[in-house]
Amino acid sequence: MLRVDAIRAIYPQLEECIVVTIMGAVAAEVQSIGHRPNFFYLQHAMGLASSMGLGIALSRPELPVVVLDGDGSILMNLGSLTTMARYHPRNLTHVVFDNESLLSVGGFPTATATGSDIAGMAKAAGIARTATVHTIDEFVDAFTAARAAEEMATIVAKVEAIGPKAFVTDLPLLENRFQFARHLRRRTED
Ligand SMILES: Cc1ncc(C[n+]2csc(CCOP(=O)(O)OP(=O)(O)O)c2C)c(N)n1
Ligand SMILES: [Mg+2]
Repeated sequence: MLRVDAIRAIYPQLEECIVVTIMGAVAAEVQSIGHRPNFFYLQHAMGLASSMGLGIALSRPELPVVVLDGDGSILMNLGSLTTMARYHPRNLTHVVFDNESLLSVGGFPTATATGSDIAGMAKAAGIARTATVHTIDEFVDAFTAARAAEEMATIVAKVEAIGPKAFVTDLPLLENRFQFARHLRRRTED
């Protein structure tokens, strides 16, 4: 499965969620499908998208929060799995696109290329709802079911190590930062 197709398949659901993505290829692919003010791309701070998503989910329990993570990123911050398990906010869906690669910086293999199992680690950390999926249909089903169940989930989508041709964006970091914060504040006032 191509990650961009997987993102496109859940995009209608993302439109109504607070979305935090990792940097690089994932951010570029989401933006190629369509940026929205409720989407934040955590550039540079590799590994911390799940931590940021957890914080938002805990402080805004009325909002559905989706984290779009990567294998290399979550492998840099495995403690985040234990913290998510401890607090398990019902409104948090953690998606890990596992391409077994640090694709955005040239495609070096990560530990999942040599057998490490992120869903297994999430389960062992104490996250009750975990899945590893290999097709778009499985991914959409697992994602939709996790949101409907209102149970924190880590869904690992095994995807090909193929990214966008270019990472060009016309959305500067600061504009994204202010727009996203404004969106969250506006949702408080609703
Ligand atoms: C602390 C830190 N180390 C390294 C980088 C450089 N870097 C940016 S993206 C990336 C790879 C991310 O890998 P993954 O999460 O698997 O996403 P993919 O690129 O495969 O989509 C790396 C190493 C960084 N931004 N910050
Ligand atoms: Mg990767």
